[in-house]
Amino acid sequence: MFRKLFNLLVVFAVISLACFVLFFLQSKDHFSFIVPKSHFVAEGNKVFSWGAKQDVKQAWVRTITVESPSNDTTQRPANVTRTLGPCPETPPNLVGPLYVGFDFRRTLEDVRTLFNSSLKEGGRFKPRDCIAEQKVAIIIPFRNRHEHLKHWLYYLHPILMRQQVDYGVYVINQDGDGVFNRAKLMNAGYIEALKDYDYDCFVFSDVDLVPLDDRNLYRCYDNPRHLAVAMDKFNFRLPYQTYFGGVCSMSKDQFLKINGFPNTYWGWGGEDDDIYKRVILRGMSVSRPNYVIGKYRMIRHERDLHNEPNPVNPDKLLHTRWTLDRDGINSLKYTVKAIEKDILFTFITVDIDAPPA
Ligand code: UD2
Ligand code: MN
Repeated sequence: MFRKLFNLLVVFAVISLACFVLFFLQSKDHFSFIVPKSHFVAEGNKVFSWGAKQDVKQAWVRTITVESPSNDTTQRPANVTRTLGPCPETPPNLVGPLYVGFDFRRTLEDVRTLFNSSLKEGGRFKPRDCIAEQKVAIIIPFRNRHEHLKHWLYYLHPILMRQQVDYGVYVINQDGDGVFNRAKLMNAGYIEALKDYDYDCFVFSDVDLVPLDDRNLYRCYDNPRHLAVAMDKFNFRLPYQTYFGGVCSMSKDQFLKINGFPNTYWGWGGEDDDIYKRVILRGMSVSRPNYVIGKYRMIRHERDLHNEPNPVNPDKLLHTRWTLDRDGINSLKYTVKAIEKDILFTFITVDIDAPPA
């Protein structure tokens, strides 16, 4: 009887010890694999994990600091030489669906503090542990959207780092208050980025679009890629099958094959459809992520001053076949007014000879 009781006590003690050890492991950051990967949500450079419920408000939140890779080789001991291999096809630190919220109290200075040690001046980054296959320039057409830019930087930098991209961020700011021209600014961005580094891939992104899944890779594919396929503003669907707005990527070869983008679409609308037509007319197709991975949030906004819809633009679309060869990167003219290097981005102000509004 006494022996039986003793055995029972021993079993109880072993179980308690096992529970304690398991609890300890769960609470350690580096044992986060215990929570399934598909249940991660990331914000900024932190990753939050929660239970099976995909409800962020009720989330059981635990913070794991993601490695902030630094490319500062000077901090390595001098006698250690490392041969870097190519980065893996699928980046290992992706977390999948992301929580994205646009907190107006966030400041550019906050964002600088977050990424100061991970970036090089001009918004440049290289993975520390491997060699990225592509060198990617991110081009953002811009004027008077600083409020949006800080959110874009806050979310995109950690995503691009997790994606192990060798990248630089170029904000192409239209000088003056003439009529806005998104496509011409993106052309100028292509030329300016190439003066900086030997980029072979270009991602063109609106400043107000943040991806909701980091598996949507900011890189180039066998065909020009449309990345923003499922935006909240379009109920997470394509508004029409040939839609090419928001965010797209093209290799240098693909971009040159279509003679870049049109320079002549002043004001809002049409330029994205012209680009789509160029791609098809040059015998390429459009590659896209699926609707789960291709989700985006757009920061809500009013139409900007001097970017009103231009009634001439829809008609121009009828002539892309003939205008493609003479309106594009081969006919681009602009003047650089200033180049400013922030730690988070390169800000290039260009005069694109805009007609007065
Ligand atoms: C849609 C497309 C966009 C483009 C545009 C038509 C989406 C999410 N995007 O954008 O890709 O095809 O229609 O031209 O559907 N911008 C400034 N300052 C300005 C005006 C524009 O920075 O004063 C830049 C900024 O990067 C902005 C982009 O141009 O995100 C597109 O302009 P928009 O956001 O006003 O137009 P939207 O949302 O209708
Ligand atoms: Mn917009």
